[in-house]
Amino acid sequence: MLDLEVAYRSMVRMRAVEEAVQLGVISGEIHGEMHVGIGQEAIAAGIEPLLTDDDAVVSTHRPHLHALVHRVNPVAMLAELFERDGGLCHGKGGHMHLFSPDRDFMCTGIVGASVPIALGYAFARHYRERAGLAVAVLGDGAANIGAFAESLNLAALWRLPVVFLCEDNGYGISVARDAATAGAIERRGEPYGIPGRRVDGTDVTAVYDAAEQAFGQARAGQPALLVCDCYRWSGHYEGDTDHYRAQAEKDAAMTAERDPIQRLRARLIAGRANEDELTEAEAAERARVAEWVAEARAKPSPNPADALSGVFV
Ligand SMILES: Cc1ncc(C[n+]2csc(CCOP(=O)(O)OP(=O)(O)O)c2C)c(N)n1
Repeated sequence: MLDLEVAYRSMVRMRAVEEAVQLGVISGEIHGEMHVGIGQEAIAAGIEPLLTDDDAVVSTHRPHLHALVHRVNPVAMLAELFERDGGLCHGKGGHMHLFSPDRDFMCTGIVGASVPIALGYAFARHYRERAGLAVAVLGDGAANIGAFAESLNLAALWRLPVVFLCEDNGYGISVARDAATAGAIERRGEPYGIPGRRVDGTDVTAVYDAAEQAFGQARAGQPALLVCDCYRWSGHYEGDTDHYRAQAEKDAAMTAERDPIQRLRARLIAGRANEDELTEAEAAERARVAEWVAEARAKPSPNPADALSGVFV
């Protein structure tokens, strides 16, 4: 069941995490390309009530929101982002290397690789007759790699418990989807017998309703494909000049009605939620995230003497 107030709190937390991360880039604590998911919160929040401890989630280079909803330890995730020992990879991997074996969560900076890896998690469940499904998160750009088609084929052939969850924010870095992608991504499973749907990914209810069906199917051995329309409210990475998206386009896309959080807040208020209580809830969630961030930042930097530990070759 989707509880809208719980979803609201969850999305506020996600936003606060991403904003803290943006500050970490500005302060120089976080190095390398940082990709945040501001504007895409309703997708993660829409699948959150459907995820169980038996499930696996494989995310992309924009992974924080999915880690949060799959209940990866948030302090360990933030410690990894802030390059601290005590992070998921001891602060040596950074934000595109979040591995949490206890939660069957991981991500990858190799665009599209999340899909066949998630297929592996789904295959393991099928082969070992274990409960649970795998969620393969991908962007619209990633939908064009060959392994997506290969994974759709094997998922259908072996009836694997997998949900392909495409976050379609309209761009792969500076390349607009329509300049790179033929046809409708949600129809790409059809030749294999995998039904697909496209929903408004800024509306948590729309995501949840479609995801409920997709997860139900996948748990019964019928893979499913769900494409969620959204808009990325930041540059591709923090520091991206973002000159390739026209200001008029951004102004039209980044409105209160299209902000998943403001949109849900307006809906809750229209449904007679107490506005003061929502404001208090928001403050409480932001305070909680501030505590996580403080705890993560208080951890030491990795010890140079450990530089070669955990290195396979
Ligand atoms: C195999 C591979 N090719 C290229 C890149 C460089 N790259 C990083 S993100 C990105 C675009 C991804 O677009 P999309 O899948 O739509 O995800 P979004 O960034 O929009 O969330 C590219 C091409 C990469 N990381 N891996």
